[in-house]
Amino acid sequence: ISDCMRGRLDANRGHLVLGGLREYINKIVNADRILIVACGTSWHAGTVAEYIFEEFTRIPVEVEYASEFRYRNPIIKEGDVVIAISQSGETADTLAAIELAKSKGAIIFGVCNVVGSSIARASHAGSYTHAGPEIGVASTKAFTAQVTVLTMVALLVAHRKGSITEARYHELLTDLEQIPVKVEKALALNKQIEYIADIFKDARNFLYLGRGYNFPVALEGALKLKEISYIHAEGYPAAEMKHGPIALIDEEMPVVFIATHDSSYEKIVSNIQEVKARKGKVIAVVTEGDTLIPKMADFIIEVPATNEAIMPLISVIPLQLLSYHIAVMRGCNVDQPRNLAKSVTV
Ligand code: F1P
Repeated sequence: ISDCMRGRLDANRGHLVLGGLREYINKIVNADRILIVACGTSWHAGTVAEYIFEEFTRIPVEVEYASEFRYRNPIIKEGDVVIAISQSGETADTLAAIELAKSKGAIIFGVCNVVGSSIARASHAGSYTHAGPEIGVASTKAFTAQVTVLTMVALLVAHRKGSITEARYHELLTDLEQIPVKVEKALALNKQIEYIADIFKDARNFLYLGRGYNFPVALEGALKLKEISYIHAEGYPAAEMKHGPIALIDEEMPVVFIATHDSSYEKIVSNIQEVKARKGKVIAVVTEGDTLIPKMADFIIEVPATNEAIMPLISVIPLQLLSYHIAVMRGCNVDQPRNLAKSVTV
């Protein structure tokens, strides 16, 4: 994440530098809407970006699975901005979505990790995440780096547009600068998470719930568990629980809440109560110093506080570690999960 931010976040001079945006920033500032296309983990990073862009730039955003978008004759107008996100830069569905959008006059902004990759070359402009190679197949640091770059793009656009106050802009830049240290602190929770993993390693199902910025984190936590440990897991917006998944909850069901201190805190507290009332086992990721949720949850994972808009950069880490430890304990190959390819090129 430090590599991803190096040279781009120049807080001393009080501004952000993103070389890949230079010529194109006004096209994003003036866009009527932004489409985000991606697959898998990159799609989850795109969903975080949707929340950030809409909150700070007030430009409407739609996040599309590239694998659906490419086949469904979507409405694309000249001047639409399409942000394509891909770790490998080679995902066939994302590449096809780009070609389709380009053929209708859209501007493509690529967010890729691999320099010179097909998606980077097919884009009009873009930013590399510089996360370094993902050693395993499942994306982890790529997610963090994608969310970081997309946050920086959103902040730059909002600043140029005047849709964010100077004070808020600088507050968020300062918070972003502190993220690498906080990520280190989250990684230091490793032993504690290994302990929790040992308790739940034989579960057959998991539910992941979050609200607001932590909703895509719930999706990503569930995907990581599926990808590397082969346990069935569902990620859901916590507010949707009562519309269906609540029927699944019993004493056998571990429910991971991403319940850091944000504007939906009170609501997620009542979701935790609903799960406890049905004897579900609650593992809650909370902000350091939380005194309420520890009284309700079975297991607590405390992460450092930050602005809610960038909390996914921190709150995803314990979920990645949880999946990792469960997978290792189940004897799974975390680097090369069965049936998964590093880049899906067909
Ligand atoms: C997308 C993706 C990854 C996933 C796996 C298969 O790849 O779905 O998120 O972990 O590697 O491909 P990409 O377009 O981000 O390279």
